[in-house]
Parts: sequence; C-alpha cells; structure tokens
Amino acid sequence: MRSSLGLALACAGLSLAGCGGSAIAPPAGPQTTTFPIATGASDTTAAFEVLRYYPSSIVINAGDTLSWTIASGSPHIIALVPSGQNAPAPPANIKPAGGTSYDGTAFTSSGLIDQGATYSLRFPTPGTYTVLCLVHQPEMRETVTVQPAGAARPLIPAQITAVAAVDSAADVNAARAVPASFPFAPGGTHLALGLAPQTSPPSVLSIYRFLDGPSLDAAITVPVGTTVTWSNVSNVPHNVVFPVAGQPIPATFNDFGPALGSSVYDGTALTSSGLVTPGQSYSLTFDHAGVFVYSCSLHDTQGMQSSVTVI
Ligand SMILES: [Cu+2]
Repeated sequence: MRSSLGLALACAGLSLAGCGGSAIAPPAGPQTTTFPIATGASDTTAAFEVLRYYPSSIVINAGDTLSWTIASGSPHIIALVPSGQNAPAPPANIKPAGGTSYDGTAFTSSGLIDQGATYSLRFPTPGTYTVLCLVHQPEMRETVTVQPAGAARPLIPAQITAVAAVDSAADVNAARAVPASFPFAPGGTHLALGLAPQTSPPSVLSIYRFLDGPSLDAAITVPVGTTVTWSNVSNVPHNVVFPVAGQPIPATFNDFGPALGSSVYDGTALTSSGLVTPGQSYSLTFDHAGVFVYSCSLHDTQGMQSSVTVI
C-alpha cells in the first residue's frame, strides 16, 4: 500500500489554513489530546474490506487517548495483550475486558464491536504497545509509542484523520482489483469462499463474497447431481450455510458451530459447512432441482449471499 502521508499532510495543512485561523491543538505541550483511529475500511457494499488500522503506527504523549471507530462492514476486537499473557480464545474473546486506560499490565479489549462503534483508551505510561484485532490476525496490528507528557508529537489529530482518509480510500480501491485474481476456472463449479490477493505474506485486502469468476456474482446454474466446491482463498474464516429451501437461516444458528447435514443437499434440511478457515474447502452435491439461496452466516449482513440453481 502506497503511503500518502505527504499528500494528506498537504491537504490537512490546506484545510486547516482554510478554517480561517480557528484554534487547533498544538503539537507539543502538557495538554492531553485524543487521536482518532479509523479501524478497518470497506466500500458501501462491504464486499471490499481492508484489515488495517489507520494509522498502523502512532506516536502520542502520556495521558493522551486513542479513540478507535469501526470504519468497515466487518466488526473488530481492538485489544492489547500484556507481554507474557494470552488473549482469551474464541468465543470468550468477544467480551470487553479491562478499564478505560492501558498501562501494559492488564489485558484490555473493546470486545467485538460493529461498524460505527467507538472505543477509547487512555495511555498514561510511556512505552511501546501493540494493538491487535483479535478477529483479524496477523493482519491488523498497530504500534503505539507513548512519549513522556509534554514531548513534541509528530502529528496532530487532524493530520491523522486526513492521512487515514486518503490511505483507506486507496486501500479500498486496491481491493476492487482483487476479484481479477480469482484462481479457478471462471463460471465453473469451484467457487471462492472469500478472496484475498495472497495469504502469505498476509494481505490486508479481503473480498467478503462468494465468487465464481473475476466479478462479485457467484450465482450458478448446474444440472442435478453436480457437486459444487467452495475454497476459502481469503484471509478470514467464512462458512457456507444452506437453510431449508425458501427459509431464512434460523435465529438460533451457531455461526461457530460444527458442520450440519450431509454431503448431499435436497433443500429439506439445514446444511452447513461449519467454519471454513483460509486454505480449507467444502463440497456439496445437489440431487434435486430448485433455486437454493445460501449465505455465509458470519457475513450475511454484509451481503455475503448467493444461489445455486439446480436444473
Ligand atoms: Cu464470511
């Protein structure tokens, strides 16, 4: 990802100058400041996701506050894990932990929070801290360097915001090109269950869709008896859930539960892959004609839904 620091700083400078001299926080001094952190990014359809903090490293002063806002369709868990400790394993990690400040001694987490939600932490103690997202590892990391109070800060909050806007827009644009890297025969029965440009080293770009070619549309039509395979070629877990034909996925469905149903689907029984992690595949054979709508239950609110028409 190209850094647009210079451009954004120039923009920030222009916009600040254009404010008619309204007061801005000075870069140095004993005052404490709150810095906004855009957390993740996505387009309005939430198909194109970026797993990244903006910025991914920041220098603040002791007593300053970081305020993360979820800026993507995908939820995140903003967490700091003291050295020598472990974060709770899923699903316990979706709960918030700790207080309103972090000094490196106690596990502290926002819990799982959705688009638009904000989480703030004060950093009273100089040091270097790593912010993780417990959902998106190893992609999402942010380094926080806390200087002694009164030190000169390299960037003011308005500059952080300006850089984030430019960089996140560039990243979402980069994600729009990812479907072109669809790795299977287009229009076939081997579909992508999410797509990332590469997983090693991990990309921060991720497509939250089913794909059967280099576009976002994965609706396919196949003859009775066809086996369809979905491979997770992305960097986040997904699932493939066929409810009873014509019905929604039940409200009681466990997104993280085991596989359900058999390897053959006829529309009469809820059938699920269970969690399909990056690199794993799932296959299902269709032995009855019909139009069968399916979803990723983790990301159906982001539009991760498609259909198999069996004729
Ligand atoms: Cu998903």
